Amino acid sequence: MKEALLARLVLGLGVAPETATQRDWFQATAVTLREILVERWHETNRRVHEEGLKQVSYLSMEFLLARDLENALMSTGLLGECRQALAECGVDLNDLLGLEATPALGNGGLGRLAACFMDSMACLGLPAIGYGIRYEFGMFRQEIADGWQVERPDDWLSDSNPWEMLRPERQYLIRLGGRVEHHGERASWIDTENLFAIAYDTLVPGHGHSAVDTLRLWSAKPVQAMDLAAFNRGDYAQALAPRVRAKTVVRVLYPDDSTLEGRELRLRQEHFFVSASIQDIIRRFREDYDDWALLPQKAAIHLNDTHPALAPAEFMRQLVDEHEVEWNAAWDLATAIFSYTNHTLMPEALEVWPSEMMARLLPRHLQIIEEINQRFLSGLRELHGENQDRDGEVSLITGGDHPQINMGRMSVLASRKVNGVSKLHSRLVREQLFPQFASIYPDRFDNVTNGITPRRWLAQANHALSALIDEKIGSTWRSDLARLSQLEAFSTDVDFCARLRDIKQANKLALANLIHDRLGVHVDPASMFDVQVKRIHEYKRQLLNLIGVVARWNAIRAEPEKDWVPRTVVMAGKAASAYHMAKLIIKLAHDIGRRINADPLTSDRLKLVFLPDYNVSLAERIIPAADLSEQISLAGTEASGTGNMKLALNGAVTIGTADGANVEIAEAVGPDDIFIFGMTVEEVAALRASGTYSSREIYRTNHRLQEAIDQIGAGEFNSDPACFWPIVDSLLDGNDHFLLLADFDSYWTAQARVDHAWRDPSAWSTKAARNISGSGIFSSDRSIRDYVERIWQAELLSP
Ligand code: 26Q
Repeated sequence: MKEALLARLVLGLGVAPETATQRDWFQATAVTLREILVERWHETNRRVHEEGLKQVSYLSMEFLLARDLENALMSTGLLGECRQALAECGVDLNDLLGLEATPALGNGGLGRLAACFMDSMACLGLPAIGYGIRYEFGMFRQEIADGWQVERPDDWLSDSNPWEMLRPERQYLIRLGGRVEHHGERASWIDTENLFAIAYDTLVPGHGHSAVDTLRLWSAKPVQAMDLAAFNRGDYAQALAPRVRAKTVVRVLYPDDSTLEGRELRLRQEHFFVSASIQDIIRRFREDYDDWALLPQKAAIHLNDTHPALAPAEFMRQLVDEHEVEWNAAWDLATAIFSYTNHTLMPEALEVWPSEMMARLLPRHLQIIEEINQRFLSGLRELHGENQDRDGEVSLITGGDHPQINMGRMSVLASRKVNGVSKLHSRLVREQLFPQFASIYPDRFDNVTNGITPRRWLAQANHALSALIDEKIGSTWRSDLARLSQLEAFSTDVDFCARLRDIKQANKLALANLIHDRLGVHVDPASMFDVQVKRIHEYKRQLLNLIGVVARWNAIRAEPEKDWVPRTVVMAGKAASAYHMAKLIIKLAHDIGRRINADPLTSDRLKLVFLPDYNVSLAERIIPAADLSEQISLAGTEASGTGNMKLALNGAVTIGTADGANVEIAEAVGPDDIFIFGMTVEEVAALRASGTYSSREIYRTNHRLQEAIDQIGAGEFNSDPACFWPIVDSLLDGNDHFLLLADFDSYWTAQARVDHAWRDPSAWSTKAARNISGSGIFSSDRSIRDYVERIWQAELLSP
């Protein structure tokens, strides 16, 4: 290992050991590991090819990866050897781990899920490729100025990325715009604007399996490197214009605004990566087979939400127009290979594209979608007769004078299987979002509850807890998380619980130090660490948490001599740049924190800190230190959540609503070891339907709530009283769309139950232990097995 590292450093990077920086050593170590993985990767590809296995293509606009060095070391089993070799060169491996950039090619849950899934696919030996975009700038870095979020570009490629490999032979022509000439069923798409997609591959190693899968991210290249005429005229800026134009499409990840006005660049991005991926999938298939009928045995294509939902139309275009496959045969193939996961029910987040924009950028795709729609609707009429109402509820094209393409319906119609991401959410997908489709195609709808990779979220993020678990039940939980159930037997063991507490304490001390370093705030590691970390969104109700904090502050001040449970409330998360209300919530968190953290009467018992720039690396430090996990979205709004799983797995106890996967966490850990509060989905629906909800009425009658809201509106936390009026307005005059006030009382009493439970440390540790032992089913390995069996019907490579 030492020789390999030195060879990389000296020969590969051209750096002498005496002058090598830490960064050089990081680079040398990473490249050494990549070379080891490359051999396993070739072997995987050879076996897939020789055994003729089905390959799963996972299409996702986002892969929220993370630092990879420790992961690569763990998967190869070379961690110890490498640490030793580096030590002999005078280098501490731990110092190198922190130097790696954190790639943030995703917004949040959906992107991180894709990254966990890639890990699990490799661990199970599933032949798979993840397809996405190699954004030059990922999710923005969040800075805070006077409590306000400020976005800074995430220039993650400024240090070279040792994990990726350019594949010049995987290059495809991408077309946009132009016009269409018809020849019967087929058409030619001409006078287009052209660019190339080029592939960068990143290796995804399995742990406990020799397989190495591929993450293939597309970058862009102009068809012509330069405008030579301009160059010869001496107009160098103009000469480079084609390059700049082509590159624009991969420049930046769109932050999730959850309001989808027509953003043309986003549509260009979606088409760009879909077209390249479908070309690549077809090319791989055609290299081995010439009978199209074999395609469904050899390929499955998965749509991670509707962001890649142009794929079925692009597939039809390539087969019908370019490969001369007859329409019906092509459509039968499409509906045999595509599947679709829905991740949201929020109406404003469901993708639709104006036909007008589609006609301009993708005229042939628009025609194909119209054709698919017509055939579908007329098929329905033949079977069930004319029905305008039904047609309106299933048509791919809606909206009269300003027609729009409904990408969710497109995805359902083109897919063999459609799934939601938790039991509750999948039911709502069937009953609320696509009820007509569910009655036409009842077998198409399924559930696959999300999961998280235990390699990153336990083995890597929480070394001490992992070691304790290894000692009690052995180390195989890393690839068989269900084994954690064996810990249940220790949940009342005095010694085990004491060690669990010590580990949590050490993790909290580390987080307290981080908080002090970054914010200059002292927090008490003995206090309860009460954590809410996730994107800032009204439906997630960070505001409910904040109002709760203000109310607690008031309660302590009213009875300062009472024996209060000390709490440190930790929040983190980014707001979409255009989402003003979310940004205002961040400002409010800061202003409340500043005021109460400085209150000498209460600050030994209540602190509120907001850690800036939440990303995977920060999550790996916060989650192992959490005692209490806040999962308090309005029932029916959070599709699943995955942070809830990460926190439970690390021994935090949940206070949460009956929403998303919280419901399944409650089933897994049992009602005594979770604090469920608030309205159910049915109660929310009934309250809305009754038309009687008045947030003002609740405000008027709940004194605690009234006081807190009044303080926020009256400038208790900000010298400018008007600053937070939009928040107060949305709660009292906007009639509180996410029903915070309706759930407040129940939240408050649940928090009192939490305090009560905390006072008995060994009983609390038992709850923590049962959260760990109950988390086995939330492995993304289990999710992927579900997909393999029920959705993709693929086979695994033997180990
Ligand atoms: C769409 C169009 C234009 C710009 C941005 C977007 C966009 C980007 C990202 C829309 C949505 C997203 C991300 C959604 C997301 O992360 N959803 C979460 O998915 C998780 C994994 O299934 C669930 O656990 C969460 O409940 C769900 O909110």
